[in-house]
Amino acid sequence: MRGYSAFSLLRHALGGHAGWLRAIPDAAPKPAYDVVIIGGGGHGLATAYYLARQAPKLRIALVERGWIGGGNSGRNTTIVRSNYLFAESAALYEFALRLYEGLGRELNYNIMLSQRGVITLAHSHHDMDTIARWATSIQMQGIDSEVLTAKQVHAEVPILNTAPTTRYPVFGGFVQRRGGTARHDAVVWGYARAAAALGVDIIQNCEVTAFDIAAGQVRGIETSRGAIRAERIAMAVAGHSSVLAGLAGIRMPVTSYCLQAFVSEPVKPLLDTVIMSPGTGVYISQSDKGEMVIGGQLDLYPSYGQRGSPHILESVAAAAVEQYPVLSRMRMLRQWGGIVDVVHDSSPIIDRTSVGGLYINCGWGTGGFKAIPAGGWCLADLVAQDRPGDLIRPFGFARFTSGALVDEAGAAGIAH
Ligand code: FAD
Ligand code: PYC
Repeated sequence: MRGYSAFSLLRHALGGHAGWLRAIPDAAPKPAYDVVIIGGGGHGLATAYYLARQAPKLRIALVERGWIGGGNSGRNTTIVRSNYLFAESAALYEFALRLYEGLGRELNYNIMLSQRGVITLAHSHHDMDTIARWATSIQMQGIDSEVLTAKQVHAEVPILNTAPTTRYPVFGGFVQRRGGTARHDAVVWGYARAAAALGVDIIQNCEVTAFDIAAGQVRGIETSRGAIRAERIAMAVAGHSSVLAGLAGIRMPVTSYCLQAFVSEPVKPLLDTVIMSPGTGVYISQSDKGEMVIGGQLDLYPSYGQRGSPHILESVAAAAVEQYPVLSRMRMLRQWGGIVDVVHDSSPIIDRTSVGGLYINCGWGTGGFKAIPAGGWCLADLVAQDRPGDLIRPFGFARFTSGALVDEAGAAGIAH
């Protein structure tokens, strides 16, 4: 509410809502910057903020082809957690969760972080064995994680069908109590406002159409609003990473798929945690508005269609109703999809590219919302130092030739 007194709030409200200050100034492109960031999702905006904070003298622009948050950052189901299997990932996602824990205060923006816990279900003895290994591994990284018996799961989630005769019996699970949800568009707007306040030009409706590359070094970009010169350019364009990198002649080890989700009509509070069921692919939480937020597995064919196909909706709805019979008479309000870029080890790529001065952050697949603060922080550091820091070294291109993959398929939440 910076810039408004109680009196001026009342005057604006009663005066036809004319003359409000823009929370985020709409900048026009200048001919040249020191750094251009492509992609106005959470990762791009967080990069802009942390870079401007770290190097205040740099002239920085962020270009977004549509509106900020119009990509996956505004389409996701807002789950945050750091319960990954391997030490490399646990360090990265835990860094993100810690930054989230202080983010509302840091940005002076309510990101509605709700650490209501994330429970992962086991539907067989085999799942229970996997979960025991997973939870122990997470504890060994110093991250909170508890194994739950079936009885404990039932006590925490009374609406879950835990009858032994059900199609998806519940053998137990594990919980990360510091996990939960955060408001996705508030994260986007909070970073955007803070970056703009540090002098970053945030340029919307500006699509990058080509790169200017000479002698293996990037010199600038062509956009739908003209050419912009810059010797350092960072890409954070999620589902379009291979398209954009392709414009620079780089072939990415990434496949793009649609991931769908849907929400119900709002109802009174009936679920106060987040539940994920890797076995059925269904996950569910209840938003602060009361809507049941439900998602499932990827549409398993490569696509750039942001709608998805009905067979996934049908199978997710069927499994959701089986697991939560209370949902069966509810009306669904909205369905949508987003394009996620998946790497075959289900881990991100944050690295320099083969073109000098060109950097990339991508490959978060179905799970990059929770990573936004870390992804932005690490990409900013990479651009500033022109070398990968310790946190992202395992997540570079070198792993595809060395074979040192970080295979997080099991912890990705959604099968891929
Ligand atoms: P985006 O937010 O997609 O931003 C990239 C931006 O780049 C877009 O705005 C796009 O318009 C822009 N762009 C593309 N091409 C160009 C161009 N040529 N020029 C200029 N701009 C361009 N993750 C979780 O951690 N938890 C979840 O619960 C979760 N649920 C999900 C549910 C769904 C249905 C989906 C689709 C994803 C989910 N994810 C989740 C994944 C998460 O949303 C993404 O990993 C994350 O938002 C990626 O952020 P980003 O900033 O990299 O990309
Ligand atoms: O990464 O936790 C996750 C997630 C849940 C649903 C989609 N992604």
